[in-house]
Amino acid sequence: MAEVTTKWTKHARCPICGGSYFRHVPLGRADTWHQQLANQPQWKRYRGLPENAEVAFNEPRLAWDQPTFDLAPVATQHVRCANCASLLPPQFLGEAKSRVLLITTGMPEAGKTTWLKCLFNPAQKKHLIAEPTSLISRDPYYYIEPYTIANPDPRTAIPILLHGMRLTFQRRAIDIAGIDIKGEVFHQRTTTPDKYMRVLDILKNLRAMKFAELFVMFVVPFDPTRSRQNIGQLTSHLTNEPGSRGAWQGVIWTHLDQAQLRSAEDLLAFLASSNDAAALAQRVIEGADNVFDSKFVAATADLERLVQQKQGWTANLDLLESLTWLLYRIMIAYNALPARFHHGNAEFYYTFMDGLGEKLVHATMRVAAALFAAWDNAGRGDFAPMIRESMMPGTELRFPVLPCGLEFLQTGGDGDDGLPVWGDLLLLEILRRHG
Ligand SMILES: Nc1nc2c(ncn2[C@@H]2O[C@H](COP(=O)(O)OP(=O)(O)OP(=O)(O)O)[C@@H](O)[C@H]2O)c(=O)[nH]1
Ligand SMILES: [Mg+2]
Ligand SMILES: [Zn+2]
Repeated sequence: MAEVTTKWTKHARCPICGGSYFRHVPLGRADTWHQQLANQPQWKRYRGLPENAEVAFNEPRLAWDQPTFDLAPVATQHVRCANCASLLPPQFLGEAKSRVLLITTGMPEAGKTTWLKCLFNPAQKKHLIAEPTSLISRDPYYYIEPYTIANPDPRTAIPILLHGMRLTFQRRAIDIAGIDIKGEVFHQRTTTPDKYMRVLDILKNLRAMKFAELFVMFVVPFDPTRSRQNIGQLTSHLTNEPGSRGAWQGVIWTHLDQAQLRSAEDLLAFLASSNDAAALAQRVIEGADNVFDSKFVAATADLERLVQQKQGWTANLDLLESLTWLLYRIMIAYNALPARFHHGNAEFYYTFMDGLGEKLVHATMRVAAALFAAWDNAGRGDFAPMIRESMMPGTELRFPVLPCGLEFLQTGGDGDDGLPVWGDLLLLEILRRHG
């Protein structure tokens, strides 16, 4: 097989240390990587890890390949920074104008890594809005240090992971460079100051890099039981730079599959003042096939308004959860639509009946934004004023809340059998903004 080789431009910078010298490395077994790491203390240092830090390997055999630290005699696909020894996905090194930077940030266990992995490598997943069919194809960089993208365990001691994917849409190709920051860095920033400071340095390096588009995604889990600490103020350093308002920011709302229907009766009573909204909820509760009808957009507009008008959500969390359940059921129902009309997901979204999919999706996302804000108002969030401001009633939605969740297969038992239901909406948005 002909080896793909990676080139870097004159202006390429290492996101981890800011370095500008690179070298090609060959593939070797992952345990080779593991042994060689002992001679590369800078690799850990630049991640804020102590020299004796264990790099977690739960998989005992390490049978897969991993780019080593050796200097390759010929050009390869795999590139390391000559200064900090970090493996850099090719997507970090190419032309700035065809390159998009995607940062996920949020508290521990929010679902950041799961979401990115499902987005970049959806091979066996279902519930995707835009499948990599005829229109969109994606080609992930397979290696994430110290894991490959296919490693079943996404958890790692490494505070920063770099992902990469090439997205091709019609004749356009876009490189997506993804940065996954471990939530621990924000959560325990006083107990892990080294990691926190390293992340700030890395963000400084990133600001100096040129990108066509910057997407900062706040990953927030749906969590009705606890009031989890969230990311709001903690990430102001990501957002308050002059000029960074041009960057695109959004919320990825995960774990929506956990929302339950607390009371059908209360849900219907809350929506009773709108025939359309009540009928929509009724259909979903009954498990009807025709969740979407000609009144759908009117129904969701009423729903959104009712949610925004209601005061005192703190005392009505069960109702709020039932509404969130309704949202997730609508998302699942949408997912079955394109096939019913014998269309691919992207075609259904963009072109079928003047973009029927897009209209339904945007109506649903308005509901998601209203519900997300209601949870926040009920004291179940802690979000930066900037996010709140962008979700105020009346603001044109700039894709602020991207609802997604994993629907775990009933029979599958443990493991990541599920997938982010609407994660691909972000791909569509990236493509649109880039087009
Ligand atoms: N039910 C459900 N589980 C999810 C969802 N997203 C992620 N998970 C699970 O939540 C756990 C944490 O997910 P991760 O992706 O590792 O979370 P993270 O934000 O990367 O966490 P840190 O790297 O520690 O900051 C894993 O067990 C995932 O399988 C979701 O939408 N629904
Ligand atoms: Mg993670
Ligand atoms: Zn470097």
